[in-house]
Amino acid sequence: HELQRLWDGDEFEARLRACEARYHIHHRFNQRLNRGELQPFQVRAWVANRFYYQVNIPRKDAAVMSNCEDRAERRRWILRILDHDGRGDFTGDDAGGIEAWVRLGEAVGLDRADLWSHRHVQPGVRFAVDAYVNFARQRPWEEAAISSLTEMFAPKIHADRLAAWPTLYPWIDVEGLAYFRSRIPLATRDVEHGLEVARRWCTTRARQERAVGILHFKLDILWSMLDAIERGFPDDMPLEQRP
Ligand code: PQQ
Repeated sequence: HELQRLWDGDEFEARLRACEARYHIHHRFNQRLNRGELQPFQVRAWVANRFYYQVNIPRKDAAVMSNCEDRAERRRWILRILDHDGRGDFTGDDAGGIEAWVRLGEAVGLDRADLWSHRHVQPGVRFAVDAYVNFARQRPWEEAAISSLTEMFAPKIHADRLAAWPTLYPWIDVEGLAYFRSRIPLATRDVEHGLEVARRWCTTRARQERAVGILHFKLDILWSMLDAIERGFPDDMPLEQRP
């Protein structure tokens, strides 16, 4: 039966990679961000809202680990938590991705307390991020691993920012962009692991299709975040309400 035929490894990966068409790299707000069309308060709004995603990623990864009985897999997964939360002393060089994002925030003109207060976070962003954490809590860890595979498409979006922002937004200190540079090799490593898990878990055509559906769900989360940010911070936002 054609519908039940298992895709071979290459076709399965190609189907997952084809989901790139729905990545938030193609969202109008991201395109405007990367064409230099946003005003400083809108860049600040994006950074402040994305911070809610950043701080929840290691909570999501802890949920994944809590559902995983395999010690060898947990030994690999735990690196994701350390990447974001940092290792050891916060004043040291390995302060982690959340701290690097705070420095991005400072570079665009947001102070630490402002970011951590999450006061600029739009309801839609909160709902979308919380849905991701809840998914990881409630589903088998292998499904949550598959949902992280949007990172297949992340190195390009980070590289685009590194290439474009210094010219388009000269008012942002380039040191603030270190987070984007740091993520490129880490995302590549995470994706290798995620694809391994996906191939092993998806032993039936139904599971392979479910994997594509999971990726769509995660892509919708990222897309909804930008919808909410775009709507919350219009070009003509009253001055007194701007971040
Ligand atoms: N996604 C994960 C995940 O699902 O576990 C972790 C990360 C992403 C990151 O650490 C990122 O920095 C990141 N950045 C972007 C981006 O800037 O567009 C997207 C994504 C993603 O595709 O989920 C992640």
